[in-house]
Amino acid sequence: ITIAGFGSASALAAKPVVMGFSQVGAESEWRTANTLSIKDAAKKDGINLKFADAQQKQENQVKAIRSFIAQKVDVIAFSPVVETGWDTVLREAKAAKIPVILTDRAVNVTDTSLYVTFIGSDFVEEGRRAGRWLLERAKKTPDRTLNIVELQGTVGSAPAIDRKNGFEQAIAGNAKIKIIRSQTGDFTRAKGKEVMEAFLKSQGKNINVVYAHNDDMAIGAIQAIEEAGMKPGTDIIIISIDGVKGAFEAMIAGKLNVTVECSPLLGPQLMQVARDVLAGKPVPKRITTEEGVFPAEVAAKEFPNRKY
Ligand code: GYE
Repeated sequence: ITIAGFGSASALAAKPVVMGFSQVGAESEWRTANTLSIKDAAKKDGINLKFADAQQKQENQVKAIRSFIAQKVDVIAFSPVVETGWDTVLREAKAAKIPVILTDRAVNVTDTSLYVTFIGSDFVEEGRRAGRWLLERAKKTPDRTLNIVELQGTVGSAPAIDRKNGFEQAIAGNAKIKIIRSQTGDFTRAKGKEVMEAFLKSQGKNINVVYAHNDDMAIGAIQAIEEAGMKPGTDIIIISIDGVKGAFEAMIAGKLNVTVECSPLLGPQLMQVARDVLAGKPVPKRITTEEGVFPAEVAAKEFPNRKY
């Protein structure tokens, strides 16, 4: 789609592009890498970045976006903490003729003209990859029941909703593989640990698998399992998503079985797309990040190549 009326090329050449970016927070290793990537890319690209951290609260993001509108930035980009509740503020941006680019997480709005494009991962596919890895692993012990406890991401966020769905799709139809408990750990280590402690208290040795929607919660769960006197990675299979360095270290230590990659390095692509949009070039409505799956067996070999 082409966006008309967002400034001419000559005007752009005259002064640096101003981008307002509303970040989710600093809840995980993934997020830290994402923030760095965005700040670095803006600097390298000569884009004047106004960065706001929402501390995982939607109301803070709405405030930040309103302030970007008031400051008449050239372009607004944001990673929405949850999917719903964006219509009003995005209509305000549209009325002010400021293009909006979504990065990392999607929104659920009826009028998709409220944003130009969404750059990020396919979270449903990540969930499926996690589920398919477990199915493969389960083939080694076909008669064994696998009781899974799930640590969900932030309630109402695109990655929590999609990673849950994708995983459930992948394991569906297997009577012996089932989710026995599922609760949010809000994508943080501290909450991941806390929820896992509660799971262990109520379910104990019944738990065979942890499926965590991100590496940080898995690392928190690993601590809880160790403190309960069990061996994570052996007594309990641990599956997570992101592929941050901490996950590779846990795999090398034999405590995490697999991580499904989700790249936070979206900065360079975001700056390029922002420039294209402001230059009136057509951009795709959806830009998907390419990613892989890393089981513990390849962790030591892959570790030196990891960039986040
Ligand atoms: O997986 C998690 C972070 O939105 C993809 O947010 C992102 C998720 C990521 O806190 O670690």
